[in-house]
Amino acid sequence: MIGKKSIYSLLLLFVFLSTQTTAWAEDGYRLWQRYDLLQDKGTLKQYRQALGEVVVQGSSPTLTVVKEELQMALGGLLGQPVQVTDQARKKDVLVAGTPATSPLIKSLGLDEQLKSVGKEGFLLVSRKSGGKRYTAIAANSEVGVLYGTFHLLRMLQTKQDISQLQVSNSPKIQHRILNHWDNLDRTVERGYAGFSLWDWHKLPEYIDQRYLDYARANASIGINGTVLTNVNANSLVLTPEYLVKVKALADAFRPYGIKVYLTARFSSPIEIGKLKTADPLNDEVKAWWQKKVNEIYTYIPDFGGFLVKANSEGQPGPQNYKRTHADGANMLADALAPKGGIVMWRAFVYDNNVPEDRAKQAYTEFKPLDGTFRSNVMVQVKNGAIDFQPREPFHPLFGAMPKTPLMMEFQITQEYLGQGTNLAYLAPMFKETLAGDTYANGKGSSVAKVIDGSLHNYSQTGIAGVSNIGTDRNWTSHPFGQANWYAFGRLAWDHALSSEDIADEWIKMTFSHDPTFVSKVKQMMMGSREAVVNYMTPLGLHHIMGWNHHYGPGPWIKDKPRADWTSVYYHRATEKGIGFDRTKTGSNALAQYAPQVQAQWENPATCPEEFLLWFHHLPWDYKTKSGRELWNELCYRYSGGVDSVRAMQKTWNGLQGQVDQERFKQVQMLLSMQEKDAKLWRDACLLYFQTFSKRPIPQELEKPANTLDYYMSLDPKFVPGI
Ligand code: BDP
Repeated sequence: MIGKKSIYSLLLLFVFLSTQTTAWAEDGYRLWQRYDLLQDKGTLKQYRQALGEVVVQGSSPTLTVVKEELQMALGGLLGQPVQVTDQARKKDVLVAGTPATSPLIKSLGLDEQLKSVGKEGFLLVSRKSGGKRYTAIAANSEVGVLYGTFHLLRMLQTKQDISQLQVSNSPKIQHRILNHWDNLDRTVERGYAGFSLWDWHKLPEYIDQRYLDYARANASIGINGTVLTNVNANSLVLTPEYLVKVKALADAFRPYGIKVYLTARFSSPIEIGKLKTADPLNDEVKAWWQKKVNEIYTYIPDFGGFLVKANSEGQPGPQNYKRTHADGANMLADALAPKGGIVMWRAFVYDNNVPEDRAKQAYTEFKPLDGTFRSNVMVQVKNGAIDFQPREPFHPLFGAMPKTPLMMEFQITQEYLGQGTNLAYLAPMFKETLAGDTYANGKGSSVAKVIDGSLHNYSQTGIAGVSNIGTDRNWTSHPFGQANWYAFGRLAWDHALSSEDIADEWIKMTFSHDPTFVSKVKQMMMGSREAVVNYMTPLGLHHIMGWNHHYGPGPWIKDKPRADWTSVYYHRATEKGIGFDRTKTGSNALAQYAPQVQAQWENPATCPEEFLLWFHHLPWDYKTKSGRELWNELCYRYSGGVDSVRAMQKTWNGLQGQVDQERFKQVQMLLSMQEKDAKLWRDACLLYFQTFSKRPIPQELEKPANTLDYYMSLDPKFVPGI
């Protein structure tokens, strides 16, 4: 017999377990696709009526995805079972399809409007016809229908009015691609969210549910390509043993409109082809690549093509054979062209044997090659000329290669921005670069217009983001890292969206609709990247991170195998001043920009203060815009960065109870790590630079807690991502 006491304990256990289950459920896995019941009676009523019946006519893998997504999402958001049928019976109907596969869509007379949305675009329209009221998702292709479906779901998730829909939407950029720096052993270069998603060992037999959830998440933000492997490539992935595995992934992603690409190691003909050379002009080498490409297409008929890092940081390339980047890219492009594949050839090149300012080298090598690449080659250029710093001026190649389609390469993973532990919302950074005016065709020639092809009439357009996702349960380690994946996709689709609006959507879909919560979290996000800039590299400082792992401060790094891998190379602090002179009196990297840009940046008085020490070496008593001398301004900026993190902590702590306890705590703990990191940066950098400036930290500012020797002795071990 069970006594009263044990019943009581059982009850307690039950209560305990049920609270635990709720807590475990909020682990961030569902990203922005949570589909929980909408808590708003008025909105629910509108949606339940308009979307009472769902009609999807025709069948195909992509339409199946559409059906399943609608069923799952509407069931969750509206809290009622959803029947997807192929006949409209009720008065209010949601219908999704293309005129070719859906007679109902065809009957709505949208053909004219559809002409303007292209292959991947869609219409969302409210229409009355034959006594019925339709909410229609219409597109020219099935993947367009899928994008329209996700757009409509986003509208529901953010509780927008859908009664008078008249949305016409299409992507501004053609290739919207994630770059995974994933190795075949599942480590991820500069990855801070666990291991690689690709479980090569279990492929091709085992298709992890994660692959499908990955594809769903990407499709929901319009990403249509994925490079599976690290730019520091391993040629093994091109062998049949791996190609069957790549095929399995490509098959899994195809219904979601996602093409698969691979990185091609330039020396593959030697390593896996047993040739003596990889010279791109050698006939045997050309034939080898042609055969390899043909073989890849037998596995993956819609294979996207190759991403190549060549002659950079020790990677092999055409220059090993005294050939140019164009020779190398064109050889691969010729092999891919008959199948419709493309080559994304990276412009991230620099060479320690060239005594030139590293910031100048990509332009020096690539600009003369403009017009010499095949039409299926795109040159992929990092946002700035050094390397994904917290802030960089836009890369001088943008606007300088009118005859070569240039792709943008952003880094979503926060290699130099606090990695998996610091909150830095990157949309403002992406937008800042895209807004940069190249003056290539006069004022208003923004980087965005270069990338979307409108400035130079590029025949193809593309944008890539180095992914921040891995096997961590919440995909990105930091719960706010999800916002950067999301923002990249949204901007790749439409770079005109504002950072605020993207944050707004993301917060509502990921956390809560509560207006105070949304506005406070948005405010935190919007200032977060600037906070990182301030406590790491204010006023245009750059690349002063810890040696190799890039986590934490290391302004003292010197005497490494190459000068441009040290910090002293970049900050050039002396007793007289600080900064890298890139004007005529220095490296003259500035000459790579348009004359109008030069005119503004060459004079410290008109150079935007955020780039001051990027372009100028200035004395410690230089008067900054605040009226403070440079040294004091530097102290204020570093301290301001720490203050901003503390303000974020205060905001977040005030939100307890408005978000599930699990994610609340995670963010709280991470913000406290970030505050520690920010102080470390501030104190270490100020003490170090003070050895040159020989000036006091202003009285009113918080003083470093430790000595410079202490900070220099810190040597974090096994930092992830290396
Ligand atoms: C740097 C990373 C390095 C990458 C390289 C690249 O530190 O791990 O291999 O960029 O983009 O930012 O090729």
